[in-house]
Amino acid sequence: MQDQIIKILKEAGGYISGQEISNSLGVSRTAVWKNINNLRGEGYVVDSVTNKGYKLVSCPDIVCKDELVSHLRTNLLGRKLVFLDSTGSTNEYAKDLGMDGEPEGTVVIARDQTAGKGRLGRRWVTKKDEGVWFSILLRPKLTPTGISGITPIAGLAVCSALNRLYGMESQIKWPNDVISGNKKLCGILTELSAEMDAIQFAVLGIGINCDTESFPGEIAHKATSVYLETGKKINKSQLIAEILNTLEEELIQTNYKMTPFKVKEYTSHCASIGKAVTFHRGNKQVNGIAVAVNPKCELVVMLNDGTTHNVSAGEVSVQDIY
Ligand code: BT5
Repeated sequence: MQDQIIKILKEAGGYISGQEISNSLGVSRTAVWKNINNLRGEGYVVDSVTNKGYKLVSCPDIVCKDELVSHLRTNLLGRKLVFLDSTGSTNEYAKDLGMDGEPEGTVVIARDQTAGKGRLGRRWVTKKDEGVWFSILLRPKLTPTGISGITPIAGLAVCSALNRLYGMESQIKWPNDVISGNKKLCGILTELSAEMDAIQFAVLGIGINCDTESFPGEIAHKATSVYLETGKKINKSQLIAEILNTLEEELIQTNYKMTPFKVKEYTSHCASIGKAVTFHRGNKQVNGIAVAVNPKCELVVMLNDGTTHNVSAGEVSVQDIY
């Protein structure tokens, strides 16, 4: 009921009487009062004035369940939420749930990670409550190649949520970094438990730097946050909900298809295209210009000898982007 009360308070904008809230929810005024006190315990500031009622003054600045649910429009994603104060990695936690038969759509969210994971054994650095770190458990009825669009579609979902909510312009550095101002804002890690012809489950992990004002060591000059780019401290629960809403429409309802329209959208967001790039083929370093993204979401690179090469995995460094 708390998520419904949040919705009502937000829609009211100003004061709304306890009676009106109790009428619209069909519960007693005492129940409304109790739930509002619980919300205060979660960090909501709710003003109450005799004869005027309640007014929502501010929402908590940490990710919290009622706030997230109040923004959710999904049938599947996030219908079960696991909130953790701290964990090694939300991806690892979600993979354990996947092994235990947890239903599809469960989302694991942590305020902090002590061993956040990037690709290829790399680390993902987090600071408690300064970003959103979450993983979605999925059970696509497809082969591993059938979900090759999952990471690019997730990248686009992050870009569109940031644009819709904060008017922010962001791009994608192929294959999985969401960047802003040529710095890394978000990383995405997809992990699979699968056989050759069937997926048992997939875990889609997304990390977005939100409030961070400075980054340590190796990432000091390559990382950025929503705050550094926009000057805004954002509602993190709403951001997660908006990404889940978008993913349900653009990933689940389209059965993970990288449609020609999606390839076009990805291409227009891909900051690597048109730039000088470097990657490794075997032990050899190869240079060229990224010219396109193909329907398999591989990066098409025109090499210096005029031939083209499709890069399907691994690291591609891009000139002028960290
Ligand atoms: C990624 O790997 O970018 C995937 C990151 C996925 C993180 C999410 S958080 C929720 C879920 N649970 C997890 O344990 N992981 C997922 P990769 O492309 O390999 O990039 C890793 C590199 O990004 C590192 O080697 C650093 O250079 C840089 N990096 C690390 N932390 C960063 C941060 N907070 N912001 C920007 N760059 C960072």
